[in-house]
Amino acid sequence: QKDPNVRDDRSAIVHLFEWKFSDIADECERFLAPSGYAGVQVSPVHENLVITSPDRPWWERYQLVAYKIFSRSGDENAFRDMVRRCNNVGVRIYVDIVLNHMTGNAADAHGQAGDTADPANLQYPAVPYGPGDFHPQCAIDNYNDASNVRNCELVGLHDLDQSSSYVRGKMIEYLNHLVDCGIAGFRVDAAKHMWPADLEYIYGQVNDLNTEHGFASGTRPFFYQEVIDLGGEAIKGTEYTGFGRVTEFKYGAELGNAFRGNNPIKYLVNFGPGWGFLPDGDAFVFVDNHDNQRGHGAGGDSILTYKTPKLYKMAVAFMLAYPYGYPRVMSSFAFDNSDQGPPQDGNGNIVSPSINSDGTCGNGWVCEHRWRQIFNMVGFRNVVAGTGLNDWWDDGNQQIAFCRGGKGFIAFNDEFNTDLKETLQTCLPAGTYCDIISGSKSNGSCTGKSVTVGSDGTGYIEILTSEDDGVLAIHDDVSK
Ligand code: LAG
Ligand code: CA
Repeated sequence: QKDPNVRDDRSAIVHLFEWKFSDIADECERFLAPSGYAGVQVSPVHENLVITSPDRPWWERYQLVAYKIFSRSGDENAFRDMVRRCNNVGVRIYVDIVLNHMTGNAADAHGQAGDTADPANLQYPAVPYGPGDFHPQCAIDNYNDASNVRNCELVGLHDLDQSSSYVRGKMIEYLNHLVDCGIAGFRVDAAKHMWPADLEYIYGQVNDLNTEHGFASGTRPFFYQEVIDLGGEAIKGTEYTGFGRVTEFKYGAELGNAFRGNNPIKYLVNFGPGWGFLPDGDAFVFVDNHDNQRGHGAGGDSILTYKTPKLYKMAVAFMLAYPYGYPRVMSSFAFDNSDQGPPQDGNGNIVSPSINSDGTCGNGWVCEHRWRQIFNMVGFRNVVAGTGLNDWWDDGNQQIAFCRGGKGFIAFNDEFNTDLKETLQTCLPAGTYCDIISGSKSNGSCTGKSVTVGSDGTGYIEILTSEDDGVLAIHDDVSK
């Protein structure tokens, strides 16, 4: 289904890429719940192939040896403990599931839990799967041919046959195991490479969510499916929207293009279906993901990441302020090459993020979700939930502003040389508001810029090009 099953007062999830389960549990309690995050996407939890050349790349997590919950993020006990602790503070867990394939060829193939496989002979005894459970081997080489894309191997990954009742049964068993643990939904990896009818069948056999974890009885799991559809290919995202949301890859590509200055941001006024994107209720949106932040997947050079922080924060603020799709915030580890895995110690164990006194992360973790400009905008989205977009203003080019009902106001200055100095309609009741981008309200005083709104709803807004951030946002929560 398309509903993320989140708490009513929360409205955005975060991908804690490659985090350990015990660290995620801590993060739910100490940061995500207090900041208003609705949920966490975790990296694949199954037993994956251990890859040592290159040394433990992040993408080993996308090669399966078994459906056991056992990875460098933790074992089943750690997973169950995390789900319970996060649910207890109202933060939902979504699991990245890989149903399309098992591993590529590898010598001495073994998984994180010690299970072995013989990929060249399509033998995966820990499931077990054998040659009859896979499609006949061929390479994906023609994106104009849906059968080639769905029945052949994606970058040499052995392609499972989801039309087989035995294969479906194993997948359904795995998904039900995760549901039993208390999760709220699934990110479906490589959905484009599977037949929509097979996925619809599998989803339909998954149990309702576990009521012991606070879900109302009869609640269906949330499915958001990774389908890269930038247009011009045989397979369309809309083939999958009958039974779940679909990742809208045009969103991050176009947003990056606009904030990089290649397309005036004034055109973002109808960002969504007006741009040829999926309908609001079908779309799952993000500025970058674990693939395209490092040149994998789709979107190319226009994608913004933590490496270009000023523009990145503007794009994320836009995503969280603008009413379209269900948003996911990316949280990364720092990398300089596209294979590099998460921070690890000499024994290959993932190192936990350290938390600095200013709330940011260390030990190689970027933790974009802890950047003030980002988590304060998660709070903004929660405050303005249920309102529409009104009082759009632009300068005809790279400066825009808009209101969300009478609850929130945001302005962007994406000009390189022109300051924004305007008296604009904020739609807020008269009063003095604290800009949540340049600072926060703490102990009754504002650490950033303040905006005074008059009885006519207007206020003087200033965003200088010399400032650290090109955004200003105010909202009508209790503290102003
Ligand atoms: C996805 N979406 O459809 C994931 O978001 C993406 O991260 C996965 O690819 C892909 N599907 C398969 O689950 C990643 C890397 C690939 C990597 C693959 C398997 O982007 O580069 O392939 O995971 O680990 C790697 C090598 C290939 C090799 C293959 C098989 O890079 O050169 O052919 O493994 O051995
Ligand atoms: Ca396939």
